[in-house]
Amino acid sequence: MAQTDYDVVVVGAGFAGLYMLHKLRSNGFSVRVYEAGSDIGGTWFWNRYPGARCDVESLEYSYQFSEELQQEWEWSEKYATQGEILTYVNHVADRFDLRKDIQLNTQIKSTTYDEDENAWTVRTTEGAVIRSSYCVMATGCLSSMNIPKIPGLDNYKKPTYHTGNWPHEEPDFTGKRVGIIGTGSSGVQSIPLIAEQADHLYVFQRTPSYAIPAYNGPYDPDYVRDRKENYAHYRAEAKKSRSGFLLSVNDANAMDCDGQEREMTYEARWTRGGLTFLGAFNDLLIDKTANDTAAEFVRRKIRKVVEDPELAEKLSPDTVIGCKRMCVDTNYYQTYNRSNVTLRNVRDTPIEELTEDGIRQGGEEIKLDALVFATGFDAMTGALSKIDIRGRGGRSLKEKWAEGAKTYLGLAIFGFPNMFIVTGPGSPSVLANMMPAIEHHVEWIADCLIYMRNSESREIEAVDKAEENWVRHTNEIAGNSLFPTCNSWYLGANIPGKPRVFMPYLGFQRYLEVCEQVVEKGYEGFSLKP
Ligand code: NA7
Repeated sequence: MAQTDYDVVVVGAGFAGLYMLHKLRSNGFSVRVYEAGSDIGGTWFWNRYPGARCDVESLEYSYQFSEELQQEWEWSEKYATQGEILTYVNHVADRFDLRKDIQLNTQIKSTTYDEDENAWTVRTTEGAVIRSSYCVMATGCLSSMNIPKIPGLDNYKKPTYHTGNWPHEEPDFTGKRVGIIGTGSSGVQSIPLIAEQADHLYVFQRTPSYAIPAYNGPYDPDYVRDRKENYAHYRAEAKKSRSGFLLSVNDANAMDCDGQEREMTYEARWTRGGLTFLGAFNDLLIDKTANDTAAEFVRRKIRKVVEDPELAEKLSPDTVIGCKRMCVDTNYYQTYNRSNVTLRNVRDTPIEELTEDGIRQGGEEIKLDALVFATGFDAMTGALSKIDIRGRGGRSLKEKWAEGAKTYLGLAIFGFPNMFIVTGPGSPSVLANMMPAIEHHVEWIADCLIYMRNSESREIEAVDKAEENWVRHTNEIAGNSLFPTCNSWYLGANIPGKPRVFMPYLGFQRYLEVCEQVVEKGYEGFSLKP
């Protein structure tokens, strides 16, 4: 092999990068992790806005690679706060002695593949140059902030915040007039808490979200005991589902049931709360008529909570439910009954500009002391596009993806040998439970590198045709669902000019099977250079 500093450079020290480090190091590879942030944790390091929590249950949103770890760690609540998850991340890093191989405050500027040497040259923004045989991009799906280019943005003089880069020193909104743009998950979680503090909160909503109550609270000790005693069984069951979550999807179709039965089923899911609402029936994301029944059920719930009927109407989505990620909320709709909260409809009356100390909308200037952007991310490809990644023949990844992201299995890219992505576009990632998705990729990549070592191979690359077929297959599956029918970040539709290509792979279990078959067939769809 070429002279390199490390066998593997890993970019990012979130859940993916940390486990990648642990897994490779335990298998005798030399690894260095580079992290842009001043500490580890990725998503859970940056997104520390008020109310930030995971929308997946804690006992499922956690590592399973270590039985001791999953037995010893105690989650306090059904949906862990950002703070608790970050404490967990730090516990993992200490427990497995990961920090010594992680370099913080280090942004990767470029990575260039050297075809003769079969090695990557990695450069940091500070000018350091590192050589490695492999690169693993563990840069996260939601790590590149989207701040919309609203006219006047540069003139606005009051403090601004983005939920995805929240300051460590908690801003105090007491007595302030606060504006928030965006009503996706981050907005839905933060709005109730900011409203409690602010003198007045103006919510600028473009598209209303469907939010299902969290019914968060402390875990029942008996429930936790059962889970822990039978962790192996529960984790295995979750992997058999289409999303990597435990709660099963009802086998029945909504339209095969009568109205009363449907209502009872929705009610039961609603009472349980959380994202599994969408599992009420098998066909909710396939059949628009079925989807309408679930959407109308949620709209009725909104009307019951929001006292002002006109306001309830404005908060009621008319889109396909589940087409954009649903939100899991605590007191979201109730917040609009407060007298210090005003909903401003940006769809009907777009924001014209930011002034020095406010927002002009419909000819009216709303004066603000602080403005929060809960406007999401350049999802799935944003973080990778920020790095100048150059593969075979000096071709840049940005160029290659100009018409839309293309990968093989969401793990590898034709033209970019010896590089892997964790939860890349083309993998289930954001449509699955991220933790088992991450663990699967990390283990698949580690096994692949062990195979490379054992077979004395020095280069692995996705084959063009295999990549093409995978992209087509991913889109065909999505095309049979309702997912492509709305302007979601799954499609890149939230970023002006981004190509509209459905990025996640639908079907966690099927994906696991395909990845296994690829290995069984000697890394089918990859070319290996001895
Ligand atoms: P999301 O879900 O992408 O939500 C962003 C919100 O910001 C959404 O309501 C957008 O409206 C709104 N937005 C974005 N740009 C604008 C402009 N220019 N004007 C007005 N409103 C705008 O991001 P989150 O951070 O809430 O959640 C991301 C994921 O984190 C979430 O899905 C979970 O997986 C966890 P739009 O819907 O585009 O009309």
